[in-house]
Amino acid sequence: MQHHDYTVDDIRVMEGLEAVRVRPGMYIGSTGSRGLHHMLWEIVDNAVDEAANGFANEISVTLNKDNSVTVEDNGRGIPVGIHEKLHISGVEVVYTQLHAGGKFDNDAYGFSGGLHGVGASVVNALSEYVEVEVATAGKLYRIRFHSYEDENGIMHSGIPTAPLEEVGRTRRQGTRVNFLPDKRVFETVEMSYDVVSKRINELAYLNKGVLFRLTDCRRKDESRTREYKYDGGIVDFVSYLNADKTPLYKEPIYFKGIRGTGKNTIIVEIAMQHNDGYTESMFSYVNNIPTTEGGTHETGFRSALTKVMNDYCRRIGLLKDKDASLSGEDFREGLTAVISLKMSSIQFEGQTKTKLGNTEARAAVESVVIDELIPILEDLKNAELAALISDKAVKAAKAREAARKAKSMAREKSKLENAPLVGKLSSCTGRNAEINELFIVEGDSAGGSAKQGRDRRFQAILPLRGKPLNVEKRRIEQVLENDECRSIITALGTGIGEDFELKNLKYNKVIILSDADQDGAHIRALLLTFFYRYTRELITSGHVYMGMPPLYKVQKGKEVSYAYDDDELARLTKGMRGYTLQRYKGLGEMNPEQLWETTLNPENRSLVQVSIEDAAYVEHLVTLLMGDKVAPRKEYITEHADFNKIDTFEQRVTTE
Ligand code: 1YM
Repeated sequence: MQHHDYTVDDIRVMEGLEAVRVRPGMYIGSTGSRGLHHMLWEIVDNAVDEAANGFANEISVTLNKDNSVTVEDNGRGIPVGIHEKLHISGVEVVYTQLHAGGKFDNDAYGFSGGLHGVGASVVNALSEYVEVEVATAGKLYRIRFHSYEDENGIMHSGIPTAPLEEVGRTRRQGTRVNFLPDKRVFETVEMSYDVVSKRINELAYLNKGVLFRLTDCRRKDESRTREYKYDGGIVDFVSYLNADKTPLYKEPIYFKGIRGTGKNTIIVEIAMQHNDGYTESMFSYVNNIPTTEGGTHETGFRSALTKVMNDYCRRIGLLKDKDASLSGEDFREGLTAVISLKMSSIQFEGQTKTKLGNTEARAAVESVVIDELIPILEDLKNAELAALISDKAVKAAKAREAARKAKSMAREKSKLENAPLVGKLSSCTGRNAEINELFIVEGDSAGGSAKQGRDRRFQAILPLRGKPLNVEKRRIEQVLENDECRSIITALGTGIGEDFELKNLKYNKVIILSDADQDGAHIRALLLTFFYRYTRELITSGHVYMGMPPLYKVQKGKEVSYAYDDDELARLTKGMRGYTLQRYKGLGEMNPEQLWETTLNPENRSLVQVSIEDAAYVEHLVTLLMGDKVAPRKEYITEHADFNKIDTFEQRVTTE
């Protein structure tokens, strides 16, 4: 192995990258699946930046058989010239210097993504190898980095095997990076096709006209390639989100504006369209990073929309001088909106650091909405659209007033009827919300077994009689009138919607237990929709789980074991003879002991934690499953009827 001889630089380099190895979490968040995918996004970000600056329009990602990943773009190529001070090529600087290069100080380089901006050197530090090829001006250059343990057991990370080398001529242009995440760092080095394809799809929406290509070579049968390209950008994104709903007007509204200059430039892009439903779906991004917790840009959008629309309603006489203004919620009923900002020096706040904190973003968005949306509404071509939005808001205001009354009534009522509601719930004896668990169980017979089988000190059981209400097509007052929903709300203790208070939650885990069949899947989806719409924080803070009852019981003599899917059954019974096999058709078939053994006992059970990694996808699926378009729903349910494949929500299996 040839080592080049810039020893001083080398030492500096090694110190820097080794620091990443010592504390990988500080640089990529975790060494689990999330951190692994973060590695890919670091490299993809560089390619996306090149496209955003107008130098590239194709980006390919390939998941290779050996779990290495290749990312390629057709941009200018990372600079190959020798760095004045460091005396190494630009490529080597980018891949070995933490926060090095023009790109990483925010002002020199427009908009590289704050939180994700830790860069290529981190990927190098945490990879077994990285190979970078740059094609520029007819020439092809290559450099390889690797990480290894020396004879004294000392780790060396991201060391170039040789300086950047010219290896031939080419007609191509751009950068290609192939890297293998280090097994010594990551719990798993196998990337998830679903995670990667969802994010690439999202990036394709956010980067109008850029062709993204994803190839998965790990499948034995055929390698599959998918292309993602949206010439309409976030307008196509909004159309997609509304695809299974009924839009109020044909084309989404779109506008864009730029505020500030130089380092302070903020680019604001908004697409929005109302549908005939009642829920608001807003997806916001800053520098392509999802801001799931919202922040100043969303606040700016909401306040400006309310102002612009109220002014409009007064101008056309829908609101008279004496009338009170409509509330913001009214204008956002059934609104699907995507907000995308590009700016430098972003500040993230919030529990999961996905909330934009920059105050200047609020002013920029407000100003853009006011300047761009007013002329759109005033345009005679759009008179119908403007009237539809205004009428819907007036109706919403009336419904809101009715809902307010119903809600206070329901509050009174639930105070009165607390006893019968709690009667249905078999609460636990312990009062410690930190360890208590609530099982929401499908069906009375399973509920009965669960009540007998549980550990009553910390496990509460709430059996569901019928199907819970499909809340997607209901306003809040109807939700509050529904028995199943009310017993869940009472049991949780948190309240719902705007009244939701996480601190009042009476259980640390809320576990949905339903059968492994279509009906069970439907009930699960209905419950998740309810949580998603009315107690979203319950999901985002990781309190919602799905129980996984086994599908099979295998018995040989006195030995009993359980299998949770067909693969496990095959593994379990391999070479086994003279055993009896029972296939459970439902939870109701299990006796209390079996239910405890397999599904309730924290020692043995496996739970799937429901989390919202990708709100856009959840939103789409919730709509797909719960909306009023029947055809796509049928298709989805038949395709995904397998209990072990419910991917309605991003999931993580946790075996406790
Ligand atoms: C597959 C990954 O890294 N593409 C890429 C990276 C860079 C450039 C072009 C680039 C940037 C600039 C000038 C500039 C980077 N350059 C740097 C640095 N694809 C991928 N394509 N010329 C080329 O930002 O001014 C860092 S990344 F710092 F060297 F400029």
